[in-house]
Amino acid sequence: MKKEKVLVTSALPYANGPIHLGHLSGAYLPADIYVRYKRLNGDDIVYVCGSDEHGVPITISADKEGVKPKEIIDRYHEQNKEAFYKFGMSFDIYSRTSLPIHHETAKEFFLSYHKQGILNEQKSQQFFDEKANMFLPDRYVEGTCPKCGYEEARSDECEKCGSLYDPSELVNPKSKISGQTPVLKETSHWFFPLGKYQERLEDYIKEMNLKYSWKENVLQYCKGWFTDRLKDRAVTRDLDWGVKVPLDNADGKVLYVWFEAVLGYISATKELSMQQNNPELWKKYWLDENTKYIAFIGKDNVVFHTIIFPAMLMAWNDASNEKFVLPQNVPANEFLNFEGKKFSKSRGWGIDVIDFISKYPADPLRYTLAANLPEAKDTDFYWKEFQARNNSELADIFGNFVNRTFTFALKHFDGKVPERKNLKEIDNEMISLLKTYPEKVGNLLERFKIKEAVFEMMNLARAGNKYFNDSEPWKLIKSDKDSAGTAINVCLNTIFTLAEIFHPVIPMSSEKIFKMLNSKSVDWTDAGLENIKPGHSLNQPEILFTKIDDKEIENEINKLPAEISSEPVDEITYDEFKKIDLKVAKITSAEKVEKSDKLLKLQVSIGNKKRQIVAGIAKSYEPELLINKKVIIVANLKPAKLFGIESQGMILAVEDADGKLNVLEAGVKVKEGTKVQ
Ligand code: B3M
Ligand code: ZN
Repeated sequence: MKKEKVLVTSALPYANGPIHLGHLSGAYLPADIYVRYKRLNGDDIVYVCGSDEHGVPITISADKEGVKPKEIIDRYHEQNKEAFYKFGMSFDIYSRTSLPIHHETAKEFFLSYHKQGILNEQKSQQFFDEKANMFLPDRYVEGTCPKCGYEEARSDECEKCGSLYDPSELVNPKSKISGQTPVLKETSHWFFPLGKYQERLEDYIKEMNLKYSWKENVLQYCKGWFTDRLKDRAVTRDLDWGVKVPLDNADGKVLYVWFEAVLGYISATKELSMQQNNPELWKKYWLDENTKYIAFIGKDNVVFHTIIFPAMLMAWNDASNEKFVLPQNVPANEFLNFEGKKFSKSRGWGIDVIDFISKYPADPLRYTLAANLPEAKDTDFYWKEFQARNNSELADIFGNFVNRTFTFALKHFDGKVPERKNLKEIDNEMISLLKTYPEKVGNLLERFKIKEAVFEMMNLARAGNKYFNDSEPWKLIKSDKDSAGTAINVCLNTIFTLAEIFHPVIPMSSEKIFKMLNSKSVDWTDAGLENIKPGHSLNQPEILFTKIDDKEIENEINKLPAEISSEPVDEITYDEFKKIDLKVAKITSAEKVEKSDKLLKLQVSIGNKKRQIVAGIAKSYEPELLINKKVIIVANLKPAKLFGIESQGMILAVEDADGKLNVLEAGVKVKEGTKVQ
């Protein structure tokens, strides 16, 4: 196969907290598996990552602890880097966005846009804390949701009911810094005209998808953004932590963290070039249209990598001779949950990588996560599954096959690879089967079907074990030593192939096996052949996988908090409940709310009364599909304005595993206006 030049990036995690298993499954393990495979395949590959060290997430963590942001990023950068390496991540560099090289790169991009005149400066009203003397980022303001009355709503968005509103509508706003009521004050920011790039972006994604078939989930997210039309985005913030806006009239302003973080991939590659004393190295990857650039991320980062970053690169490329390559594919994953619930640091739900790795080796964790990646939908990590994958698959199938083969070879063939003689059908079949694996697994990995690839890897171990059983070398050794030798030769070559194709997933164990085989990995496409020849001496076998007993797993499960619900709720009395007027309403019309990607404007009828309701379900329903549905509404909710539109009630809905909202419906026979009891 033609060798490729490949640039791989994984999302830069915020350096404000530890990496947990969910992160690994989203953007890191799949990338590492892909990268390790490409390296064995002989492709020219560079893999970069690093800490995202700016933005509100960092300042919030620092404020919480009462320390400077620098202390937070230094701590977590080191800790996460260590956790990643112990987990076996093989980045070529794990950089950080606080480095001068990154600040310079980010400023250079901003200035290019500024010079081209494509940024526009706009004034807007934003909350200002007079006591702290600073503008408050959205997440620093809390107040009562104008719609549902939730008291910890954000300045322009309510987490509880999902509604979006203008900050001026937030009831009783409070600054999270001083606790005081902030005032609305005018500020100005630079906006990137994303809307102007919509057609080009649509063409780009269409082309990439045609050539390289993008994942369905990723295309769906993009489609949603395009349908709503792209809006201009502020690329600056009033904050004192971050990359300073490189203009004279911009005191107290920094580049918006997302705007500069994506450029961190470029600066990380530049830093790698410097480390290697080859300052131009980064250009070889970034500035060549033949580079295959793959950006690994989790689903919440899709828009930044398929729309914003490509638009930024287009804008740069328009004005420069240095033409950056755009992502060829963005194989974003969904989320991994933990024992049926979302990871939650504050509720102690989940486990950090650094803790996990201090108790168990990395490979069984890598294997378990890889076998269950959230490629198409959210999946879960269960301790019991971890135990089963380790004990019944890695140890009982793979480890056992390796162990019995080595033991046999040492005992009966003096630790040397025997010859292939008197090949029978069963041997020829195994030899041909073996040859198919590198290509089969490679093809799946090329298409980011990692879960399936892992399944195939274990299938080869299963086939090896079965071949050992069926060819019965322990019987043959007494009557036909040559045929027993053939079987052991084929088994040893199967083990070699397993070490090669399993390497991307369980690199440490794969290395151990190569050591036992007294051999080294070969070019991927050569695995599956007769890689170790008769007469070659083997080393002593080592234990590959240690079983984990039930007690240990129970212990881990017992350490989890006994009960957590996804949202802490207060108890209410029946009388309080009775105050809520729930009614069946029929939807008579539905339309999108302009400038909002979440809201639909609905007209409903409750018997002979009509109501208008603005509901945050636009991402889950095409308006037409709602017509005539009989839904449940809160009929006595105080009217509120959303995006300037009056809403007189609320529709009940539940979120499903895919994050889609489903409105609760009454049966067809139920009349509209009926009270829910
Ligand atoms: N730090 C968000 C996250 O950790 C963000 C990714 C940046 S990628 C350039 O999910
Ligand atoms: Zn609300």
